[in-house]
Amino acid sequence: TVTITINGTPLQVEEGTLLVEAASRADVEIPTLCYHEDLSPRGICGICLVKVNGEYVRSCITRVQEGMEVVTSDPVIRETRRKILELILATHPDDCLKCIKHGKCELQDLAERLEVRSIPYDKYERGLPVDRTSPSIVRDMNKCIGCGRCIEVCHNVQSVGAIFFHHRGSHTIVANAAGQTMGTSVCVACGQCVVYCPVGALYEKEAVERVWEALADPEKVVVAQIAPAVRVALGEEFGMKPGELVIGKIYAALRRLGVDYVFDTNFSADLTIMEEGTEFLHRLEKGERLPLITSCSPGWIKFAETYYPDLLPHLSTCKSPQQMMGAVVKTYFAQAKGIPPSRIVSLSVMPCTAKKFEAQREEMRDSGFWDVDIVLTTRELARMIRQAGIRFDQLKEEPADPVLSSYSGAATIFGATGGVMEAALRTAYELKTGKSLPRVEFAQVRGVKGVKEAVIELNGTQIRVAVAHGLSNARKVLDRVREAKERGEPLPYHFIEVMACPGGCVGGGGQPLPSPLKKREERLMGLYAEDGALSVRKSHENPEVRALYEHFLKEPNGELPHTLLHTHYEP
Ligand code: HC1
Repeated sequence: TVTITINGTPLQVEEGTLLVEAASRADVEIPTLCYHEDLSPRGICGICLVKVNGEYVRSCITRVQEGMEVVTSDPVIRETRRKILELILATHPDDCLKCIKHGKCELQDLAERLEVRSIPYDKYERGLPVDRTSPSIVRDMNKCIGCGRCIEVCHNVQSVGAIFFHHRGSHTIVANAAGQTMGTSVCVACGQCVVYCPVGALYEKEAVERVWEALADPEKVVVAQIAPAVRVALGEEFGMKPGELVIGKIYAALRRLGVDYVFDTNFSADLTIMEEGTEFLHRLEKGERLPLITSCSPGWIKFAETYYPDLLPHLSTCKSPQQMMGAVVKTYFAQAKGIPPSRIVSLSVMPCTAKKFEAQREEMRDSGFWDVDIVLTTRELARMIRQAGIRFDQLKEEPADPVLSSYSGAATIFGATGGVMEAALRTAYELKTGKSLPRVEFAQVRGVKGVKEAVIELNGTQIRVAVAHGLSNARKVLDRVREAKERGEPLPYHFIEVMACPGGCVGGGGQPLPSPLKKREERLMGLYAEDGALSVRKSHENPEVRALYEHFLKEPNGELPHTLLHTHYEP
């Protein structure tokens, strides 16, 4: 450790700590814009100016050294910060009242905090067209402040590389390469750029109005499903803690909004495990197309199609739980209720921006109807609840509707990195061995380490598994598989889980903001807590899933499941 003083108060911190972080440990909050605790610092904006031993430096790129005397506020610092902000605001629209980030905008907060009351420069309007070509993400460069956080997360955390700085000075914008757009580029729609954008320059493609229209249409029957990770995050939008389980309130809120049937994606997560667990055991028996790689994260699918087409045969052919639920709603449920599928609006509430992209992929309508018609993010559902004047935190919990909503603990942990793997192992183990698992938790695949590896014994066979979250971590695992294949070496794994977003779906691009890694961990703990508290913890013990096979699907991996619940990805 080294000893420094911050505004005269001595502080001991580890060597190498950034000044901005050291100050935070001393309860001094230095204003920042381009800096974010989860990302590598770039020192672009200069707002974090401080004085060290009499010299002015940027605290987000300066590391502590023994004996530093740090001053975080003086007349020069305050004036410089305000000037920087005034210059940014001179090229930023004043439409805060209409902006999607209103109330959650870091620039707006700073302007208030630094008391910017007027801008002594001519306003520069960029007049740039808004890029709405992606099914998931809107890019409005009129609002970009050039902080580079989106680029940092896209390149270094996700290793996608869809966006870059273009032009210079006040003309600087973030755009795709070579005249591409968000819709035509290699963007995987994960929405991490949206999560880290401090302003309203990047945001989810809105679907709220389409849902209001469907709810108002007497011809339509609106059937909703809610993803695992939404239940431990939506409460944040209403002042509740990250990780607090609010699923009963979500069911109640959806009914108050006018949704006709409320089901749960957790049900179809159990269904996915029946299909994927069976698929894994088949491939293992035949020694074919191993490792099996999970396929429920649509950002990951697009990433694989773009960067690892040679590994596509390894992907599970299972559709994601979102799509499986939609397919079952438009067939089994529609038939049981005598509702023509054309009247059903299949609505999903997802923590994920890429789910909007997934829902409109051509292969997602095997029943003759779109599996899922409208995808709302967690944030969008929160907006609808506020628009309807529902006091979410005060709502009494309600159950979901029967037939497609019961779920196991295995399903709920789908929303956490490692959860799909753990759920699959619980079921594959029992199906394969015919024995009851002595302990259902697989601690080796839990936690937030970027890549987790484990060896699990399955009836005498050593199963090597890997779990990766965040696409740069996925690359590490996939490169190992690719290299082993190219060299004709034994494959390093039998089964791999990949989730596009850091933390898994709890960190999806549609979750309540802010969504730093530490908050994602709290949500993750909320899911494990729910799993621990449920009486059914294995997918194959879900009673409604069993009934679905008995009355409709028959056998896992059978003919009807293959038609409705599986797909394939072409290299
Ligand atoms: Fe996910 Fe999934 S876990 S992909 O993260 O397999 O989005 O939550 O809904 O479909 O179940 C997301 C979450 C989600 C699917 C499930």
